[in-house]
Amino acid sequence: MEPQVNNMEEIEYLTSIYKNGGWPAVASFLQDSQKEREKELLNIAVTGQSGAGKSTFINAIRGITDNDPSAAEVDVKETTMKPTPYCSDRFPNVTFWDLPGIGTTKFSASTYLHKICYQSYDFFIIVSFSRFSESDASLACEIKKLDKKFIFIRSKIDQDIVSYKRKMKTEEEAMEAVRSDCKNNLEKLGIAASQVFLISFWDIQRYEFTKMLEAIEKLLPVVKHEHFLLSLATRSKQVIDAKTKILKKRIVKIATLSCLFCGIPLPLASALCNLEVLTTEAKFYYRQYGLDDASLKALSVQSGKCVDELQCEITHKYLNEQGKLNILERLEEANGEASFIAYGILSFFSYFASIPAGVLSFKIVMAMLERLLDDLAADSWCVLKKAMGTEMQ
Ligand SMILES: Nc1nc2c(ncn2[C@@H]2O[C@H](COP(=O)(O)OP(=O)(O)OP(=O)(O)O)[C@@H](O)[C@H]2O)c(=O)[nH]1
Ligand SMILES: [Mg+2]
Repeated sequence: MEPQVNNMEEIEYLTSIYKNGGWPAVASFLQDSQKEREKELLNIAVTGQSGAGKSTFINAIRGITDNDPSAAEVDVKETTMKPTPYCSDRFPNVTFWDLPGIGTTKFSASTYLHKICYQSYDFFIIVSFSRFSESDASLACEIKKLDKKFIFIRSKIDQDIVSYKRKMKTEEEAMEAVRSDCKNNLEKLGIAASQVFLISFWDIQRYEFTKMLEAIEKLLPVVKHEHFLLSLATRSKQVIDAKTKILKKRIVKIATLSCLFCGIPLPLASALCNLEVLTTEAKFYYRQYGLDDASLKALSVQSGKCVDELQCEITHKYLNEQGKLNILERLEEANGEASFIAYGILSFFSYFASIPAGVLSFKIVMAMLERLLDDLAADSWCVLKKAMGTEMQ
């Protein structure tokens, strides 16, 4: 389903600012709100027993393989000895903290949480594997006592499914058995079983990964949740759609910014003089959708498909060979479509009748960015299907 975004509220809000303070007020509001957003940091603690797959999870969610030079170290023996930060390559405000395994420390869950400075994290992801253990239980209890938010991931569900298949049982039966083990144990501690998600870090987009994303949405304030989604590698249709929804919310601000400081009386020139703003934005979208060179390379390593094969799936060419937005072509297309935009922006712009050039360029830039997002989202999905093969259909 297409993500629906209503930008009317944003437009109305900017209108009220304009009415009170004119363009300077709009400009300073946009700059301040951008700065506020940039200040919002999200720190996610990944904890649980040694060997549960914490480091593997961080690599999977960043879209890199375990042998990537920037990967968290993964091994069958005890590996992570001190809290180690992994900043998202897509969105630097988000940091995943790889914490040492709890089961092997000599500390109680409470001492462990104080030693890792539990206050510095926005929420905890407790990773558990195999049978539900005492250390899983005490960790969950202590985190709850400290009034911190958390979810539970039961990892390596692929292994349970294989074991059940050996007993002629189905995937659903394996999932049900694991779920009920976690549920019984958590309910004894007064923790809702709806906070448990069965996932394989070797195949991150399958099983209950999407359900986990929905749960995280409920735990975080809106801006932090948006940061979280923008930090993820695009490895599922749900992530692509969620990103499109967030990025569409930025369009009004970017279009306003791109037209704001241009006093040039020709609409086309007005948009052109902001080529830098628009190119930077377009490059950000490429990275977000995993269509930039580094992301394609990482996906190629993960999938075994060569980069050229993946690149062939990108049918929309928005950036030219110099890495600049192909603005003339795009504006021509967008201009044709601008009149069909259903945002009701015409009423908003009746306030700016004295600057028709700015009005027109705003409408064109909005249409162009919207089209660009839809096209890149479609390309991103085609690339992912090509990389992952039939399992992504
Ligand atoms: N089959 C399967 N194996 C996994 C999964 N996640 C991790 N593993 C394997 O489990 C082993 C331990 O993974 P790590 O990510 O190093 O575990 P950890 O929790 O970081 O361990 P410590 O750093 O010692 O605390 C590695 O051999 C991983 O390849 C999974 O979802 N499925
Ligand atoms: Mg580790």
